[in-house]
Amino acid sequence: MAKKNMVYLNGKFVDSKKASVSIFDHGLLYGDGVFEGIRAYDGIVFKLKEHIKRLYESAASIRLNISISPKDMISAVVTTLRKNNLKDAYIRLIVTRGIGDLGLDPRKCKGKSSIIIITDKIVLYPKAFYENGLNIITAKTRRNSPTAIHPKVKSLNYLNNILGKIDAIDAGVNEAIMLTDAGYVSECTGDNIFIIKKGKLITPIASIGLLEGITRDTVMRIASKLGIEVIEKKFKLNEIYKADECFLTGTAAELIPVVKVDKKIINTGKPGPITAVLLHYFRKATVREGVKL
Ligand code: PXG
Repeated sequence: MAKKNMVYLNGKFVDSKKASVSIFDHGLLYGDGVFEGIRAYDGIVFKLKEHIKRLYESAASIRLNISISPKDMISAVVTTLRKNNLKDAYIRLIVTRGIGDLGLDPRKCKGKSSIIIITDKIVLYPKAFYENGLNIITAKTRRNSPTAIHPKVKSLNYLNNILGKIDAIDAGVNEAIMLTDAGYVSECTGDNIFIIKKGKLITPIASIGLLEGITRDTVMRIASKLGIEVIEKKFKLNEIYKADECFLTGTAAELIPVVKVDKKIINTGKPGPITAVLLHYFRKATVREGVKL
């Protein structure tokens, strides 16, 4: 018999096959909620506190009150992993506005958010992605304006990113760069983007509207420690096309080299040396920086 996968659902542990939410949950009706994607490496939940902080900040920006404290949320994540005997895992944390009626009015949910924690084995990206690098394109779909729903909010409403992902799929590639309305590079559909030029690490500045990735932050700290200058600024696609190196960062992807953008080959067309060094130190950080199970 296959082992049951237990999920945390509003304070209880339930078999994932039996766990269900109401059809009146505003997470389902409106994408009204927030989430986090977290990873555990060999019994260490990488940057768990930082992920929980971002979750509560995302919730606060949409005026969603999470009914348990960040401390209890951390314990709930740890307990879910322990129940499932997982040391290396992907963790999906979801908080919705809760059960309301068919109207938009969030007050109908009475402040009772629904909290779900799903843990599972991590699905690793194919090794070839790291060895050969990715081919990506620029999405036709532009990133949400920060004056609408700010991209720094990791909300359950991911349609903007999904449309970008469809652009990538249509082009036969795995990821797509999303530009701001003004045509600046913001990030990819589920990853942040970096370039290296003349030994400097460059990434779009958060104020243009992007998710401030935990991996992005970790990589910038590692680079600074290594004495690599880190520049956050506004830039357009042209800077990517003529970069020395390019890579993406995300919880699932870690650091993935990019070798082709919009059919243009980046530098030699091979993953770059600084990307490799940063990935090396990132992997060292993953088994050090986090909450122990
Ligand atoms: N930008 C966006 C828009 C994201 O969704 C990142 C950057 C990277 O952030 P972290 O904190 O993980 O370094 C993300 C997060 C998927 C998937 O299935 C990816 C994310 C979220 C949900 C699903 O690829 N990436």
